[in-house]
Amino acid sequence: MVSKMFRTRSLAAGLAVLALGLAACSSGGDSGDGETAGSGDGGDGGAISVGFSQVGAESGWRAANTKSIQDALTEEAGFDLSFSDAQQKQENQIQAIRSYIAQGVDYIAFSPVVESGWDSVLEEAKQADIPVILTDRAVDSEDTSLYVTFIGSDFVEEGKRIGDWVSENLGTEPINVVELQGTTGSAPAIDRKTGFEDAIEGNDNISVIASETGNFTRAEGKTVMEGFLQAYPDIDVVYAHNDDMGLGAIEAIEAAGKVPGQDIKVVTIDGVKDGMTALAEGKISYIVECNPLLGPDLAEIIKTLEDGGTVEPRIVTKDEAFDQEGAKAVLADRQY
Ligand code: GZL
Repeated sequence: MVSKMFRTRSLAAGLAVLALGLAACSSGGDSGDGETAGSGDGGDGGAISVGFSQVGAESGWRAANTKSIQDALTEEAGFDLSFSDAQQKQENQIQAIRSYIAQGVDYIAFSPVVESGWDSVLEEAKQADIPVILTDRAVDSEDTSLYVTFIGSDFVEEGKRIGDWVSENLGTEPINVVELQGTTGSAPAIDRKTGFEDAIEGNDNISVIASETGNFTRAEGKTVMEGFLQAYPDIDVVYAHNDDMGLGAIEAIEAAGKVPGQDIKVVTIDGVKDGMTALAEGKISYIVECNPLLGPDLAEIIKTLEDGGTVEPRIVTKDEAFDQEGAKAVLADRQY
């Protein structure tokens, strides 16, 4: 158990803005001054106990993210990880965080399924002097002292990159777009929608004729797309907030006797293996990556804090973007 004084010092220091020198989307690296992270012995010679509440197992991205966390926070690396799957329910995450507080873990980390409704339980963690790290998704709490840092992609930028590509490559003539949104109320769904809208705003050729949530799952993406196809005979483009919903949409498009990538273009975000394979095959036309491999960076953040070091309050992971040729070039080497 880390001492109360030590935690307070490292937590207060953790809010100062000094680079940790995290190389985005990569494991390892040092703090930039050649020193490696601390001994990571939990301050008392034992392992660093971490309670992690995961959103669920809704997509290929989530599976890769979970594997990255579990592969990095191992006993050999000096951690004692308690991991829970909330099945995409906020009440399950709140319950898990309360159980970690009751256990007296050294750190809590979680990916908030939605942006709102966290202030109370995060205040309880603060009162228990347990530092909280946000991974992947953000919360909308006004009080940024409720967590030490948020490490994850810039979802607005991801949506903007998709919108820019659609505008430049498809929006040279009138097109009808349908949008498959991620989980309602989640940071990626809200921000990816905003970024896309910002990017296409000046292009009068682009009409978003329908937008509904597919909850980031392949099955729900397929069901919503089936409805779109029945309601709108002249769909030109599907913008899916993640690969899995895009792949579900492709199943619906093919079942309707249309050719994805020809009759209807599909653009998505994530860059998981199945999505990149569909892109290489031409069924998807463009993917903006959202790197799920946050485990090594989370481990490094915790070890740095444990060692009395400091981390940035916001750490943005880098994302690439791929067209068909780009996907063919990297597919064999993808880690997820
Ligand atoms: C994004 C992540 C999203 C992915 C989906 O960082 O929260 O959740 O884009 C996943 O595939 O379900």
